Amino acid sequence: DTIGQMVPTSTLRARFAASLSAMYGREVPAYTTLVEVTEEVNRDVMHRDGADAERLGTLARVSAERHGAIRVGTPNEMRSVATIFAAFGMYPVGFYDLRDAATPIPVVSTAFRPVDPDELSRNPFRVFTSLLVTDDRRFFGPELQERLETFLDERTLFSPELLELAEQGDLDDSDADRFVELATAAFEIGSEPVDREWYDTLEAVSSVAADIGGVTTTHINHLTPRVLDIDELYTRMQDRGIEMIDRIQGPPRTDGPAVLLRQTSFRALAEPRTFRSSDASVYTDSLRVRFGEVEARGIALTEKGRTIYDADGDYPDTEPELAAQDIGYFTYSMNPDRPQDDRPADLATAIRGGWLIPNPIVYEDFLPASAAGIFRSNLTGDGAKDDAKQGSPWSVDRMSEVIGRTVADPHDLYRAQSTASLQAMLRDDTLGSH
Ligand code: OOG
Ligand code: NI
Repeated sequence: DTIGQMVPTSTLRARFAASLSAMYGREVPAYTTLVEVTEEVNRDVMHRDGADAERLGTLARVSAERHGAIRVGTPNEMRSVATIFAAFGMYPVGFYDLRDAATPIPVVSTAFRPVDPDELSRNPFRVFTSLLVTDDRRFFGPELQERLETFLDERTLFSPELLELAEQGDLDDSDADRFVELATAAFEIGSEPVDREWYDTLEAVSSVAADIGGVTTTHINHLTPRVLDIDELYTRMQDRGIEMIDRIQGPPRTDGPAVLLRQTSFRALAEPRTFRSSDASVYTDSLRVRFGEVEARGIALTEKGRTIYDADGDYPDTEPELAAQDIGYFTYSMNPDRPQDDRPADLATAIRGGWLIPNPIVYEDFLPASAAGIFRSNLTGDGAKDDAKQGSPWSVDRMSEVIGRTVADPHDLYRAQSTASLQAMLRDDTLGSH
């Protein structure tokens, strides 16, 4: 046996994202159109804005950048997902409870993504991952819960070989190929006949519950490219005859720096699926479970910035002001054109006076309101939630317990990156002055 070179995690992740993208393009042709239009817009924005276009990520990063979304049914499945994604260098960040959204969805979610800034710049692939809350009485009565959990416990989403490769780590080239192949296949749309009566039973409660617990497989339900001008993309997609949802979600466009995340989507076409009826006959019908989405990313906002955002407030319209007022997250460098000997110790003054140059940290996470909107866009009905009944308590800690790994707080990650850059800069400064 020759010991092959080990494939770096970031390479594995990039291959996984590319492989899912190829698969999704085969399965959902409108996605291919979306990627084409995204690439056109990104090229045009580079042409129009020059270096400014790359202020929030290089074109190489942005061109390969995708997020996907999956939904699973049990804590066990969630743990397996975490094992698989960890092998791609993707770890759980953020906690989203979508049960209390305007259109309630019986799931709690996190996003698996790289956390290290260098890893993010190599490939930022992230997957929004939702877990069905089967013990929430507002959605599921005791009998339905029991039947649902039995159904879910009997299925196997991820093969032992896939999980073994994920746990093994240090994959050589041929193991890496096999791992990416199996991981991709795990998220293809299934071909097993769908039990119509069971699917309909769950759909009466929530179409997301049916999508998760009504079938024996899971699937990626959208794969989202990143675009540099989402308003332009929206218009061009409409021009191509693809009907988008009526708006772009997230903060409105301004003349100032882009903040957080703006997203828009379209419903994919109904796709043919095989069903089994209660008399065991098999027939073809269709399901509409996948769709298209595109996003533009801006500067990550601090807690203070998020409070302003949630109150529909206005932001300052320059990066230095966002930094000086601690509204956005930034790393810092010294302005080479400005002598530093008289730099004030106060950060805000040093920024405003031009001694320090803030460099934006891009928002790598999701927005609960937009996420709920994305879920809503492929619901067939409002479902039935009974608020007189008991919910079940969920928190980021319970999610960490389920996953067996701490779910990171996005703010901790952004703050740490910002602080590390300030400390490194001050250290260099001290060395340089001796
Ligand atoms: C996930 C919805 C969340 C986003 O971009 O906010 C999401 C889902 O529909 O499963 O992907
Ligand atoms: Ni999405």
